Amino acid sequence: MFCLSFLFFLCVCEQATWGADKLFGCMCDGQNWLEGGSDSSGYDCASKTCPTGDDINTLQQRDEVQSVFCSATGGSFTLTFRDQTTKAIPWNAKNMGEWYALGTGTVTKYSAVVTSTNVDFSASIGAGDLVNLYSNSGTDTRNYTVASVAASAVTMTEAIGMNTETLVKVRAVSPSVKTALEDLSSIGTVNVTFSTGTAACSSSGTYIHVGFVSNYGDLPLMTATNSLTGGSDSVVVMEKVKGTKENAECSKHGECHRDSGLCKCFDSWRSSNGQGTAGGRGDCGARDWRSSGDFA
Ligand SMILES: [Ca+2]
Repeated sequence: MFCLSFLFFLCVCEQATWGADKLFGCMCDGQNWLEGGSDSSGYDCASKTCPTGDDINTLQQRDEVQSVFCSATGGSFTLTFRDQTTKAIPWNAKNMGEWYALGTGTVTKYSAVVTSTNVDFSASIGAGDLVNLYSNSGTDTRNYTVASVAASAVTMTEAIGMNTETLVKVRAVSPSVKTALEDLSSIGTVNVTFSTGTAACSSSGTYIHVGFVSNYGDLPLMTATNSLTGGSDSVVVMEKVKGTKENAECSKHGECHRDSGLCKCFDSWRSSNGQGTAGGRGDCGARDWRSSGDFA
């Protein structure tokens, strides 16, 4: 009897404190900072968030700039922003993507292979590299990722959707800090400049300035991982300019429709490009002199 009473006592105590460690909530899918997007929110993920943006009525504000100091002469590094990590960025990556001509090849629609009888692709590109195809007719240009390379053929990771054509210009796209960062869905558009030279890293060190032009407010610092060699073998991230623009729902010029995740803009406002003029963000961040309160 004593044992039963004792157990009952324990049970009563646990009931009295039941909620202390047992309150649960939902972790909604996705990321609510996606540019121009919307996502689930609320305690039960039943409502939607709306796009956010800058209120252009408040001036004298700045975009965030973060600087990455990189001292190396080999290897690579990665950058992580809001839990998303870039692919490896070579120490000598450009600031923006540039292409250089490899030659011409033949594309067959829906095949993943580009063939050429006069270009040795294996001499200049490899698996994982980015390739730009530019149609001979000048009407189509697309980028593809290389899956494998042979001397006279390069196979992409996906079928090529361009029309069958000979003499398609085949170009290698240089890896760049800008394209690596903009590949992340947590980042919109960035401007990337180097303090010196054309490589991301150098022996004595280069500052890689990353300006966030469509992620607003004071942003979390990117973090870096280091697989670098040479120089002082270091990569360090610091804040150069603190972002001060609003990151307000519907840019303070619309009402969020929770069922759809769309902003219903107030009269005289419309969806912006993130820089105060008309665009596709769906954020009510641009003036609209024709408007009558339509959905962004
Ligand atoms: Ca503002």
